[in-house]
Amino acid sequence: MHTRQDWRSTLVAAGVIALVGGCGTETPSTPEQPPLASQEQGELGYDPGAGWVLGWQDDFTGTSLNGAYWNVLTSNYDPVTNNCNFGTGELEFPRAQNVTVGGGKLVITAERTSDGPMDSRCTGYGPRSFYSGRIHTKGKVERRYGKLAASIKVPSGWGMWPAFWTLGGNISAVGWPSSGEIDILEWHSNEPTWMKSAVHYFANGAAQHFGTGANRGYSVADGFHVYEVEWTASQMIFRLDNQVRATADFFHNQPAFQQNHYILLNLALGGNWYGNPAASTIALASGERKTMEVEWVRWYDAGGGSSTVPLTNPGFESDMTGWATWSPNGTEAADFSETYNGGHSGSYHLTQWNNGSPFEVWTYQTVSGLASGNYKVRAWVRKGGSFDLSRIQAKTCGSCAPVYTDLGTYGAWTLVETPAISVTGGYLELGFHTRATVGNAANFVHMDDVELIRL
Ligand SMILES: [Ca+2]
Repeated sequence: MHTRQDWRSTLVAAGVIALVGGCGTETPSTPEQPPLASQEQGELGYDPGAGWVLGWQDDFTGTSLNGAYWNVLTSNYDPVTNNCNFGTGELEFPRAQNVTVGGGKLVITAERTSDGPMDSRCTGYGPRSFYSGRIHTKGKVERRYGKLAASIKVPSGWGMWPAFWTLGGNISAVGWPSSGEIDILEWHSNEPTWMKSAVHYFANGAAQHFGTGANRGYSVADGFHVYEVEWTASQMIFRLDNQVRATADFFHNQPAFQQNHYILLNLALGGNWYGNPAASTIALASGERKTMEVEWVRWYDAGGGSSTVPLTNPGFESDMTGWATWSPNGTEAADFSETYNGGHSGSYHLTQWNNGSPFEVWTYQTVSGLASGNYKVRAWVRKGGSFDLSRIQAKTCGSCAPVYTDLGTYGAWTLVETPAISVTGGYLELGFHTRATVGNAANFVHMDDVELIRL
């Protein structure tokens, strides 16, 4: 969901972008396993994967919404963001009686009304044409990072705009989009096979938007599916049914995504994502009811028992002590500890840079005696220029295939990390691998403050 009226064009653009593979500058990682053949699933089994610890959940048991977790909106005025119709021109008037819990599910019900409901703070927006529901966890459940997932059944039909999303906890102070917004699921009837995902934030003096999504080739509406974001300090991965990864990941170092966010669940009708259609055109007849149903929402933390493994000279303040270099063409001189433009912390950092052609260097530290488990390597990076390959990576033996994250262009120090790697032999090599067929003085990678984290 987007929270201002004048972002309609970017909203539509985000939807289009999702179809063509996302607008990120990064190359998406290798797609994960293909989807299950099943077309519709009931109570979905869900496994967050190794290393994830449940931090919070609502299974929607009992017969009423848990007020310790959720706030229920009672009109089209949102006191958190101080606006009407949520900035998106939605046609509904949320109210508490359209939000129910029963049968192990949260049910948000939309219905057409001729009552003309209006909030005195929103008279300029006119009476609303539908009742529906909107809940959020502001001030009650606000968390950062991890895996946020929910099993949701969305209704189908023109004008249905169900959403599972988050906003930054500081939105009342800084406004949108500085607060940051993570749209895990939005659904549009024109593209019923898509789980639409997006991210919004403020940077470089303007609102920034990133759209992606996942598609299983059949409508995801009218059946339960699991919608998920895996959110780290540097990346967001969106998944459908725990198997289908979105067309592109979002890489970032935004303050908006280094803070707690709160969860929103709502069923909107019409609004700017649909081009502001007349209420009469919405696929919801008088007397008909459509529902968005949620079996559970879960927020997992990455390794509740995660711990940092000591490294030798991780901040490069002791020259290259503890670090080794592999270079197939003798360009290892490009790999050193320097002070140019300062470190992320301290005075020194590692730089990989060369005018020579070709250029390739793998700067790494070996670690032995590790307990078996899952690990992740994290570091701060600044990078410019065009390398053929530039990665933060880890591998369990010299000739083993690495896990890695391709580094983007970062003008400011940016926190990056590898995917998790399973260690069973106690040994890990970790560091930075950079290669350029043609050297270029504009090429540089600066790295500092490397961490090895056991998940
Ligand atoms: Ca340093």
